[in-house]
Amino acid sequence: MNVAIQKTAPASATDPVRVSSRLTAEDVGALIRNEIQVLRIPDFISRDACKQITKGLKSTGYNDYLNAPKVGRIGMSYFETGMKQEIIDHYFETAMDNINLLRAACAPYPCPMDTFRCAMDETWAQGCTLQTLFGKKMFVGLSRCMKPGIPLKAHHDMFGRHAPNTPEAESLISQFAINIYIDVPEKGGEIGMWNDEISDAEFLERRGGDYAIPLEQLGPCDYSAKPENGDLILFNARKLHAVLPGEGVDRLTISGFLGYRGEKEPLTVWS
Ligand SMILES: O=C(O)CCC(=O)C(=O)O
Ligand SMILES: [Fe+2]
Repeated sequence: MNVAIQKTAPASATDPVRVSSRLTAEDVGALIRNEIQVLRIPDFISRDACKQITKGLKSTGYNDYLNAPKVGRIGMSYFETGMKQEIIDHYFETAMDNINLLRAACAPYPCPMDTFRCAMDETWAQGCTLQTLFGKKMFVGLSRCMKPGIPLKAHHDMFGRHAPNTPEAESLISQFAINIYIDVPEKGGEIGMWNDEISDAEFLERRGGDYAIPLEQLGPCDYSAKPENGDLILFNARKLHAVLPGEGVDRLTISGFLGYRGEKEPLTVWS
C-alpha cells in the first residue's frame, strides 16, 4: 500500500503538531483555538507501566467492534450503538463495569485514562468530568487493538451523529480524540490527518456502506504524528484522520474523547 507516503510538514510556528513535556491549559487552548491540530506529550506514562498494562490488556482479551470488523477493543464506544435502543441500553448498563474492567487490566498501575482525567481536571480551571447522557454516566477508556497491516480507515468523530438532538451534543464546540499509547509498532501506526473538515453528511456519503473511508480513496495525508509507547496524544477529531497500518506487533491504545463547551464550562470525557 502506498498510502503511508506523507508530506512532511515543516517544523515552524505553524506546525500543526506540537510536542510538549506536560499537559498544560495553554496547549489545550492552542488546540481549542485551532492553532495546532495535534498535541503530543511523550512519557505521559512510564515504559514499565506500558509493559505491565500490555500484558494485562492482552490477558483480558479484545473483541471486535460491532460495526468496525478487524478492529479489536475492550470496553465499548458509543459509536457502536448506531442509535439502536437495545445497544444504547447495553452501553449504559456496562459503562461502570467496563471502566472497572480496564482498571483491573492495568493493575497494579493506575488506568492511564484515570491518570489523564486527574491531570486534565487539575489543569483546566473548570475541571474535567465524566460525560453524562440521558442522565447516565458514559464509559471512557476504550482500549483498541490494531493488528499489523490493518489500518483504521479515514473518518472524523462527531458525538452529534450518535446522540442527535441532545443538549450534550449540541453544546459541544470542539471534540478532541484522547489516545494513550501502550504498545505501538516501531514502523507504521502513525495517525494521519487531512486538513479537510467535511460535513457529517458528506462523510456518510463518501464512506458508503463501510465504517469509514478506505485510505486508497484519499490522497496522502497532510500531516502525521508517530506515537511512541507512553505518549499521550490529543487531536482535533473533527478533521479527517486515520491510523496507518503498523508492522510487526499489535498496536494497543487506551482512548476517549474530550469535549469543550467554552471557557466557563468543564471539559468532559467519554468513549
Ligand atoms: O489510535 C489512534 O491513534 C487514533 C484513533 C482514532 O481514530 C481516535 O482516537 O479517534
Ligand atoms: Fe477517530
